[in-house]
Amino acid sequence: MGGGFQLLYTNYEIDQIAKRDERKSDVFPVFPLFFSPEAAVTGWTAPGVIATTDGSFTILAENAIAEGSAVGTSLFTATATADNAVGPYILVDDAGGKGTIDGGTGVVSLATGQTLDFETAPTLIFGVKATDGTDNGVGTATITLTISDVNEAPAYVEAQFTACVEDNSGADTLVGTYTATDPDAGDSITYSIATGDTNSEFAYGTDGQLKVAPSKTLDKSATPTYTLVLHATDDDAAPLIGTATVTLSVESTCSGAEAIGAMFASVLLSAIFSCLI
Ligand SMILES: [Ca+2]
Ligand SMILES: [Ca+2]
Repeated sequence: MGGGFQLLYTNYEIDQIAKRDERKSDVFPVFPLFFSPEAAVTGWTAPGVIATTDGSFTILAENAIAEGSAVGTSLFTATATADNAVGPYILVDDAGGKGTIDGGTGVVSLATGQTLDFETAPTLIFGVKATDGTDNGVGTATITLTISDVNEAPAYVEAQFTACVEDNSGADTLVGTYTATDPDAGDSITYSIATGDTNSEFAYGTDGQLKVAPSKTLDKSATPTYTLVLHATDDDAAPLIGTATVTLSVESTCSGAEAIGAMFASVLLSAIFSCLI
């Protein structure tokens, strides 16, 4: 038996006092003497160290977990020290469902269906409770886990776009605006055409606008369609690229093409209607 505690009452005596107190509460006040030296948690490691039974600590930066880590990744191990055997560990705060605990080892892992995202949650707070197996002498630790930032690629809203530009369109004619967003705060994006613009007929600027290039005029008879692969590149030390493809048709009139499509739709609807009556 260790520690500086003195067991003033047995559990039986405390129970009797409580019952007596229920009968006549002004005779003998009941004091909270529900801890026992045999069952006290004396400290935690996880991987920092705290001295108190109930305390909190922040996991050191070198033990931070990278955002985007896979489900099942071990986030930390909460290990209680006690003057007798520690029973199952319980996750009393799972940081909004992020964590799941192995009651025997105290290993807290990323739960199924969960992700770690630095941009929306750079820290997660967990609560771990240790028991002596009979739920006496528990100790609870509050653990703040740091999530580390990882560079992520810019992303377009869609991977594939279609566009129509009228024949003989000249310089600066707008084909479309194709912007990407970068999940990392502060990252700026540079836009470029990776492939498909073999005659340099298009310009893709910093505002995401794809235009006919200066001094160029599109010629349907020469090139009726283009497949342009667009790149959005961030400015990280190790840059990442988002990609989208624009399938561009050069038509005599773009509205005419849409009208033809509408005509076919109308014919189809008429055919369906005539079959129903
Ligand atoms: Ca990031
Ligand atoms: Ca980025």
